[in-house]
Amino acid sequence: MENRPVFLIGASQGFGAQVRACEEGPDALFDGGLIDFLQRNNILAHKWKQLYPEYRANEREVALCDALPIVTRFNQELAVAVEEALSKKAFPVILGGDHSIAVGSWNGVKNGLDSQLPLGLIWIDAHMDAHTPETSPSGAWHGMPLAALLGHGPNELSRLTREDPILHPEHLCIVGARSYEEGEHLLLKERGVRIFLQEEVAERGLHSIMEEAIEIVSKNTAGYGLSIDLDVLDPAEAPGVGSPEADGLQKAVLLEVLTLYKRDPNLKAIELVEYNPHHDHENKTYAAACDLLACLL
Ligand SMILES: [Mn+2]
Repeated sequence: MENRPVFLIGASQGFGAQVRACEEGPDALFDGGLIDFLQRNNILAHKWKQLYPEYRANEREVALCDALPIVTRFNQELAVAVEEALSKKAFPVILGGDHSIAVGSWNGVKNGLDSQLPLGLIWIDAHMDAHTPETSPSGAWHGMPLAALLGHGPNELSRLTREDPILHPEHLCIVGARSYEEGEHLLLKERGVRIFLQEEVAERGLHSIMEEAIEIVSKNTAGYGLSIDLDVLDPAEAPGVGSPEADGLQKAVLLEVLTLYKRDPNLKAIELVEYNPHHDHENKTYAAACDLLACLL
């Protein structure tokens, strides 16, 4: 980001997951004092929009298989908001919400970027989130956004705002994956997406991995985005997430490396997702979310 004002967009969507508590993530971040924290760190940020699905998860039981229209409409609204933030020359930071909001976030960024070049994206996540309904064991929409952004899965999501896919596989990287199913792995592998499994991250060090990832997503692109799923962190340091997975990244390491990309002019937007305040412990995950944003903005 250049010296743009930061527009925080709360995306309180939980209908993409079996457990819907992530819809309370954005409110918990705002109520906890995220904006004060960022301002104390000299970051010009404000709460620009707070989006909710048409009804709250606790108001109505909706089976996952019936949630697609809700997830779709929410993502359409989010895409418009993100595009509008970019048109106002702001830097959008989208706060989830479960990871199904990525469909709206990156549609909005793609549409709002003033460039015909492709969009790059680094997906920092314990999971691959690249299922289609055919391969997904759970049918949960938050396990499918990356496939949709690549143009696969139901048209409602894969063609949310436009006919052509939002991402090309050669401009996408996954960092930190350690829990995945064969179907989604195959979809990505066959298309040549560079996947840095947590195993490789642990072996080579995050610093060298991120250098390579940034190179991939910056080459011949209009810039890149970061989609950070808090579950990439070790659950000992970030227990308050939708789907915790053991043996994750250390928070200090992630912060140290991401700081190197603070205000990178090629970085166009950030998405931070899957905060489940109900499972947080001693506000650890809340603090991790605040620190991650402060180290990049
Ligand atoms: Mn995810």
